[in-house]
Amino acid sequence: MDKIAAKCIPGFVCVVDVIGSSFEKQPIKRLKISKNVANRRVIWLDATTHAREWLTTATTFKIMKHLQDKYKVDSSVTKLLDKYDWHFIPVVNPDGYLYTWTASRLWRKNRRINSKPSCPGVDLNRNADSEWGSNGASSDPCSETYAGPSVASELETKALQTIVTALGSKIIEMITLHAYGNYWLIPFGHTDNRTKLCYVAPDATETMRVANAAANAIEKVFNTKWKRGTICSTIYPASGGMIDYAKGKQGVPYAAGVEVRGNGFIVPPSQINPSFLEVWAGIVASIEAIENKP
Ligand code: 0X9
Ligand code: ZN
Repeated sequence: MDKIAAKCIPGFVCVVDVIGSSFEKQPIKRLKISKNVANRRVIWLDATTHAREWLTTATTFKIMKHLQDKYKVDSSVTKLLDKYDWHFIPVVNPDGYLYTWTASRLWRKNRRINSKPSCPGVDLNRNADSEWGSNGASSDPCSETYAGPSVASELETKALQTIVTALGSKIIEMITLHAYGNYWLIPFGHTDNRTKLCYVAPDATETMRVANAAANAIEKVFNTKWKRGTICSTIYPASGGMIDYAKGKQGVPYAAGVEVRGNGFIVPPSQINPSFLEVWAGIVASIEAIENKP
């Protein structure tokens, strides 16, 4: 990130800032690529909320590099840089990520020490302020989907929520990468409080139209199948998710939780470039669909 910022695209401003620190006091870094022009909307891309989902980290780095290298070379890159600011957070969960390199490859949560010290970690995709602690999250610290001791208890959650709140609807689309399984998912993960059924947003038809555009474009890249739909109705109910917070609480109009290609967390490096090509196609198509609202 620092290298990319040091060699910013001519005419653009690249800044790496630290948006917060983790439980183990590691920096959570963001790369912003912007222009000194007022009121530009932001495309947000984050990854590695779940520590073991390494393909998301690498995919994000490829996308950052693609923007840096292909301005005035690739027409989509040129268009998307001329029109939008970009915010990248490649590693939302640095403690968990480090732990997957040093101790346990399949670790998912962060590394907070819990009330039950033998079971560390909070699931950062269950900790956000969006129907926190309800359907699809656990109150057991030993669970892989532990929601945490209280809403937004985690420093990592706070760091992200603070900037999502500050940017609000300036973010045109928030894309968060997870692994795995070929899914382009949209809010919401949570259920309706009253009916206990998957919550259906008032603009579900519009956000689904954009999800379909993204998933259809991705399918064309390698002739693969990509599922699409709300988190709750397509995979399972999940409360306290970060894209639910952005969409439901901060007015971010479009959000996607993308489960990158594959059928496992441990994939060979040869998967990085195909994953990049797919996610990039999805981003380009989704922004195009958003701009061409019928
Ligand atoms: O359980 C989750 O948090 C996500 N699945 S994962 O295997 N990556 O843990 C599903 C929730 C919504 N998905 C995304 N936001 N991508
Ligand atoms: Zn995940």
